[in-house]
Amino acid sequence: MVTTTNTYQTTRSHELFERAKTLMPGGVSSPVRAFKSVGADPVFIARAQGAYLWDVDGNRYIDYIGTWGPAIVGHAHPEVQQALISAIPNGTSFGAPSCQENVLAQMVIDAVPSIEMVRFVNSGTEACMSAIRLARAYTGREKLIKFSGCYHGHGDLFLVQAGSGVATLGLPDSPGVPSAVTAHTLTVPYNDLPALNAMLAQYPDSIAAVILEPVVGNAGCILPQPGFLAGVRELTHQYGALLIFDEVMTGFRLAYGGAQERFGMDPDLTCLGKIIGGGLPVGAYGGKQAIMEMVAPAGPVYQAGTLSGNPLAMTAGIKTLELLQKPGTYAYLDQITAQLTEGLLDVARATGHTICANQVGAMTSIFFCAGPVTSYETAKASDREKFGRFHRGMMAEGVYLAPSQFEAWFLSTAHTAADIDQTLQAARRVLSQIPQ
Ligand code: HOZ
Repeated sequence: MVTTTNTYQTTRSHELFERAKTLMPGGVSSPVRAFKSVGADPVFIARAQGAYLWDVDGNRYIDYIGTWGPAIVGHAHPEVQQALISAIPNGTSFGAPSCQENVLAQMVIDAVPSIEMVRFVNSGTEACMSAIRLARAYTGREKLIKFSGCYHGHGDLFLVQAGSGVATLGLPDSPGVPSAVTAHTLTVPYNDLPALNAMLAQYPDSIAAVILEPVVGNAGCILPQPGFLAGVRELTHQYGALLIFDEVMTGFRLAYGGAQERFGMDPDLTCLGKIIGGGLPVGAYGGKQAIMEMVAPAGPVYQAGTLSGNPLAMTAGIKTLELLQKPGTYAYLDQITAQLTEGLLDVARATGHTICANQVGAMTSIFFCAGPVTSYETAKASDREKFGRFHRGMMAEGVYLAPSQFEAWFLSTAHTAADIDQTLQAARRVLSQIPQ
C-alpha cells in the first residue's frame, strides 16, 4: 500500500545529494535525473522490485520511469536475475565472441521486420552515432535530417534542437560541439511532411539519412500523425536518403517488433537500446544486409567496443525478450497504460485542469495544455510550472514520474490495475491542491 506520508526531501537522500554534488557535476551521472526542471532534488534509490522503487529512507514509489524504458518486465525480474546469477561464474566480460551474441542477434533479427544483420554496442547514443556514420558511408553523402524534439543520444552531430535533457534544461546547442560537426545536421518539425519535403528538395543529392523516433519519447510522448511515417518513407525513397528509425525507446515496447511492426514500416536502419539489454547497458544498430556488411571488419566503416556484446548484458537481454514473448504481453501493456492515461484525463476534468495526453502501447505522457501536442513546438505550450507542482505532489504521494515535461512515462508488465488506481487517487489529491 502506498502511503501518503512519504516526505519528498528525505534526510538521507538530501545528505547523499549534497555529497554527490561535490563529487559529480550536478550530483548525477545523467542530467534529467537531477530533477532540476521540476524544482526538486532527486531521491536516491536503494532497491527496485517489480513496479516499485524504494529510496534510501525507506519510501516506496510506484515507478513510471522503469529505468527510462528497460524495465518492461518489471525491476529485478526473478528469471532475469537467475539467468544473470548463472552467467556470472563464467566471467563478466570476454572482449571476444560468445554464443550469447548469436542468440540475441537471432532474436532481434527474428523480431524486427527490417533488420537482417545487427551490430551490438553499449548504448543508444553509440547506436545512433554509428548508424549515421554507416548511412554517410553507404550513400556517399554528408547531411542528415532530424526532427526537433527528437533525441538520438548525446553525440555531437545530434545536439541540434534535441529533446530529453537538452530540452529539459532549455539548452540551446551544447558548447563544445564544433559548428563544423553540426553544419550537416538539418532540422525540421516532427509531423511536418511539407517541411521535410522542402528540406530534401533544397539538398536533393546531399542527404545521407533522415533519422527519427517513430514515436517521440524525448519531448514527452508524441505520436506520429496518420500518414506521417509512410510519407517520410516515401520521401526518403524519392531522394535516395536512408531512413533510420531510432527505436531505442520504442523497440520491443510498442510491439515485440517495435514501432515498425506496429505501424507497418520498413526503415533501412534501426537503432535499439534499453529493453534489449534487460537493464544492463546495451545498444544495437541493424538493417539491410547490403548496408550492414559495410561495417568493419566485413567492410570499411569502422566501429568498435571492448564491452560490446558483453555476455552478462546479452544474457539479461535474451531472458527479457523471452519473457516478452509470452502471449498477451502487449495487449496487457496497452490496456494498463490506457487505463492510466484515460484515468488521468478523467481526474484532470474532475479537478478542473486542462490537460491533454498522448499514449501508444506502454508509452504515455500528459501535458498541461489543451493540445493536441503533435511536435516539440506544441509540447512547449504545456504549463511547466504546473507540471513541476504536479510532479512534486506525486512524489510526496509515492508516485515516481519522469522528472521532466519532455520525457515519456513507461509502464511494465509488473504494473497492476491496483497500482493504477492508487496512482489516480494520488493524482486526484495532488491536482485538487493545485490552482487551475
Ligand atoms: N536521457 C535519457 C532519457 N531520455 C536518460 C535520462 C537519465 O537517465 O537521467
